[in-house]
Amino acid sequence: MKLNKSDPQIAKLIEKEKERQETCLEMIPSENHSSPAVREALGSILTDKYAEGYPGKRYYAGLEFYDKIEILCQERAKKLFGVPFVNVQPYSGSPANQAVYFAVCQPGDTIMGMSLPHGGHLTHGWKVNFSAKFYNSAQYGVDEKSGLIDFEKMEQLAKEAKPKIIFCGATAYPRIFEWEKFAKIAESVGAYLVADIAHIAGLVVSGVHPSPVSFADVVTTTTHKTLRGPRGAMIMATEKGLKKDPELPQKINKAIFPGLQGGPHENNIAAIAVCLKEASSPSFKKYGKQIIKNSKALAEELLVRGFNLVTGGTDNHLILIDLRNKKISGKEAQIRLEKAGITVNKNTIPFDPNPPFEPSGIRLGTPAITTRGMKEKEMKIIAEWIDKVIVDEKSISKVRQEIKKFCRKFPLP
Ligand code: DSN
Repeated sequence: MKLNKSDPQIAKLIEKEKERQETCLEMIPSENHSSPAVREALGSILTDKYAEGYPGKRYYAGLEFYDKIEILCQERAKKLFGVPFVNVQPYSGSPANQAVYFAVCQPGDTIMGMSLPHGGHLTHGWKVNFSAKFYNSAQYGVDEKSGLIDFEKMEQLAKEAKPKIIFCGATAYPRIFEWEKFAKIAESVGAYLVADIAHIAGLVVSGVHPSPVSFADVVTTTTHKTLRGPRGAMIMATEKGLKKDPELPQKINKAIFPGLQGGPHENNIAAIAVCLKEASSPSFKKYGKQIIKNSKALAEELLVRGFNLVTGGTDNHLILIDLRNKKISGKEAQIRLEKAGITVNKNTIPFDPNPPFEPSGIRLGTPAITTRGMKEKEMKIIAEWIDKVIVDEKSISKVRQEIKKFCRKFPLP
């Protein structure tokens, strides 16, 4: 039976959310609009079975086709990223990172990552997360003046702390990651280097951000951000990582199952396989390039309107605005923009004098609006709307009407 007959309440809410997405600009940089093909695989009968274990070595029967799907997903990931090993079973980014710690560390070991308020992720050792509760976490950050990663301080900290593992990659860092600098520091202290490319995986495979594969030992990523797949994650081991530790694949596999997870979500894995095929196409390369062009165009237009951008601009898909000169909090800006139909995150800025729930900044990005076909010309219009709404609350309803009309020209995939 169709959903609208069997459960009209849920069907209606999904329809409402579709309408919201169609008439709003999704500018949270970790979000995107997946393709109908990805969603078809995700909503398929593959959701019905358990498949604990790995292809060829399962604890459940009836998995002939599940095995083929998971192997295909692995092969596509290995080819696309240029790695010899991948595990495609993590439910999402946090369990993927957790599995990496499980694979190579013991509770109480020292680990190192970028602090959350400086743009890192919770799982990179932030104090309220398992990564700081079960491990001894040393946190590096950015330079207060430039907003760029302070490698000098980071190196000093690594030498003192001697971490077993160093995480690099971030959720709110608008610049290129200089992988070789991280690698040099990790090598100097004998740490595993893990590049978490969740935000930028789609940029890496489209060649608009350097790949960490020759520098890191392990690479983790989610699959639903710039990569434009379903929610999910992957853990990859590189040639370099295998040279350092030939047991890495077994350690990672064991950490995911049975260490951390039970049955993998094979409908998700099939949808990841579909997204990896899409991400291998020439049109995806064009998409990645356009994300950056849009981001840079939007940053320029915001700068012209007196916005203060952390690091002064962007090299990737996201922009972090310090709103203090606009006399509005990140929270209030998020609320106003949402009312107008622009969805962004309130976000802490490095060295934020304000608390995380009332931070001084907003984080916004271009992956989803680029998927809808918007280009540099549209970024100018969007910057104007952002400016209007932030400067004058009374402009919200007019901007809302304009955005609704504008969105009709850019249908969801
Ligand atoms: N929650 C993600 C983000 O929004 O950046 C990070 O995992």
